[in-house]
Amino acid sequence: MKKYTQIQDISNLSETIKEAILLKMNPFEYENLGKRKTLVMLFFNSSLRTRLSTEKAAKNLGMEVMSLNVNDAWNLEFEDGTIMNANTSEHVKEAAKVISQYADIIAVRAFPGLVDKEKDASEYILKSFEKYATVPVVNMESATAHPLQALADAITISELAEKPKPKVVLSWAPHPKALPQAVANSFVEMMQELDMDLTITHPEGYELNPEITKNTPINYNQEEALKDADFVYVKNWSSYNDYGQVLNKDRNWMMTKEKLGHAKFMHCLPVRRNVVVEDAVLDSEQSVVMHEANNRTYAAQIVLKEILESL
Ligand code: SN0
Repeated sequence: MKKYTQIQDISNLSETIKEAILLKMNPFEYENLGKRKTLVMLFFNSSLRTRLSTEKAAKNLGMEVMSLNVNDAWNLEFEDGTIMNANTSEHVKEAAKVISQYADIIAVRAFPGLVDKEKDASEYILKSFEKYATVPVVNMESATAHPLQALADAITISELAEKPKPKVVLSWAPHPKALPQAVANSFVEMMQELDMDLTITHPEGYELNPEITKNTPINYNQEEALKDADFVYVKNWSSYNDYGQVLNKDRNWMMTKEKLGHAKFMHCLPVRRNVVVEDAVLDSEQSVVMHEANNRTYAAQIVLKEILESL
C-alpha cells in the first residue's frame, strides 16, 4: 500500500480484514518491521482514539512515533502564490518537505470548516500533504472521509456478524453542534464495498453526498428503517445540501433501547449521552462501541504494516 487516504486504497478488503484479525491475536508478530522507522502524526483537530490507537499500532510494529498539534506550530499557508504578509507564517510546501525528512510515514487529521462546501470537498489540507510530502500519507479523518474508522468498523462487523449479509442501518442522530459527514461517508462506502444489506435513515434535508450514497436505500422513517436490523450505526452529521447547517434538533431521532430491538449498537465515539443515544443503550451488552474502539488499533496496524512493506 502506497498511502491510505481513502478506503479505495485497500486492494483486497476481505483479505485485509482477515489479516487485521490475525494481528489482533498476535500484535507483536511484526515488531521488527518498523524498526528505525518514524511515524509523524499531525493533528489540526482534537483526537483521543485516533491518536492513541495509531500510536499503539505503530509501536506494535516497532516504529518510533512523533505527534504534533499543528495549532501549536506555525500557521500554515495552503494557497499557491499567496503574498504571505498576513497570518500564515509557513507554506505547506516547506512544512511537508521538512516533515518528510523526519518521517517515513505522515498521518494527518484535518476536519472540514463546514462553511465552504467546495473548499472542504477539495480536501486541500490532506491533498497538499500528499502533493508535497515525499513519504506516504495516512488519513486520520479529513474533511470528507475517515477511512481508519471505517476499516475498524468493518473488522467489528466481520467479527460479530451472525450471518453472511447482516442488515446494517446507518441512523442519523441529533447533536447540538454541526459535525462533519466524514464518518458517515466512509462507513457507507465501506458497507457498499463489503456488499452488506445497508439502509440509511435520516430526516429530510440530511441527505449525504449522492456520489457516495449511490443506490443505497434511504428511508426517512427511522422506525421502518430499523426493522430487523442486525447492526445499527448511529451518527450525527450536519446537512450536506444546506452545507454545514443544523436543520433539525428533533430529540425523537435519539437511539433508544426500544428502537434498537435486538441489533448491536455501533458508534465511532466520542458520543453525547442522552442526546445521540440513551444511557440504557450504551450501558447495555448490545453496545459494541468498546469493541470498535479496540479495533482502531488493528485497523491502523494493518494499514501501517502494508505501507511499511511497500517502502
Ligand atoms: C468528529 C466527527 O467527525 O463527527 C469526530 C468523530 C470521530 N466528532 C466530533 O467532532 C464530536 C464533537 C462533540 O462535541 O461532540
